[in-house]
Amino acid sequence: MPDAPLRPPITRVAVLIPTYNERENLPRVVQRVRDSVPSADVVVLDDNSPDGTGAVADELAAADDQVHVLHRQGKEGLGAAYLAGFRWALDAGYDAVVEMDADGSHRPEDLPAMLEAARDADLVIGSRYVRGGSVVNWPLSRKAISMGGNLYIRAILGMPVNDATAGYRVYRADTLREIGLDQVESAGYVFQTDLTVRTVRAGMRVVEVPITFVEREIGESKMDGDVVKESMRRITGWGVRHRRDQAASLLHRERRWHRL
Ligand SMILES: Nc1nc2c(ncn2[C@@H]2O[C@H](COP(=O)(O)OP(=O)(O)OP(=O)(O)O)[C@@H](O)[C@H]2O)c(=O)[nH]1
Ligand SMILES: [Mg+2]
Repeated sequence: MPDAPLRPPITRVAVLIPTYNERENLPRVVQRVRDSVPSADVVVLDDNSPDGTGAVADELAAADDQVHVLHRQGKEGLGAAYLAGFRWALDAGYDAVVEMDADGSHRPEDLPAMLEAARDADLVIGSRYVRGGSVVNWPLSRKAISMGGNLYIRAILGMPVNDATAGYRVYRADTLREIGLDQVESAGYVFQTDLTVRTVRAGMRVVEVPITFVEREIGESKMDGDVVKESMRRITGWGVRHRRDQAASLLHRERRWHRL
């Protein structure tokens, strides 16, 4: 018989979906989540999208009491939207929160396997870069940036994670409480890497589940130069600090050894 999971059971799940100009995509993805995991609630995090995504979300919420909307004042970045969503979900008493893009790239049909893995993990990453994972419809240049970024993160930060930048995740509520959201400053997509690093450094169990990532078919990307710049700046800064800490602890050990 398999060992019983050591962690408390997950019963209440909130699927957080950040949106900025996703009015066409949102109803489809919400329906797919509701079909794939009927017990999960959906929480749309809209940054006052000019295309009226917020009103579309309100309509979905009015028709289904398992759909909620957080209306935010303006575009403050993916990380800021998720932080607001995490706080809302923790206050509301959910056991786990899911991060999922609105554009169909993160297939809701992969979520049951991720939630299953979360029975014995603190963070589950829907991973493109483990065996069985893949990316559909990305140009080579985009693949190179994503894979190169992950290699850089692994090398400079010593992360034992293949897809540290991934945006499809399940966090246990306890994990979010433990890593201390108040100290997180990353606003853009580097938020994902930031929280991966915090979770690993806190000694928590990260499990990667293979997913198929499908490039968006409708709407525009919000990825831009600022996103890449923030990522490079922060990751390099953490890397320098990491190496400095490693060197300091080595020195400390050596001094102790000499004293013996
Ligand atoms: N609330 C909020 N959502 C955002 C913001 N920036 C991006 N998003 C949402 O975050 C998700 C990921 O953004 P995408 O534009 O798809 O980024 P991407 O997947 O790197 O780019 P594509 O390859 O074009 O899909 C989508 O659901 C966006 O609508 C933001 O500033 N605020
Ligand atoms: Mg996308």
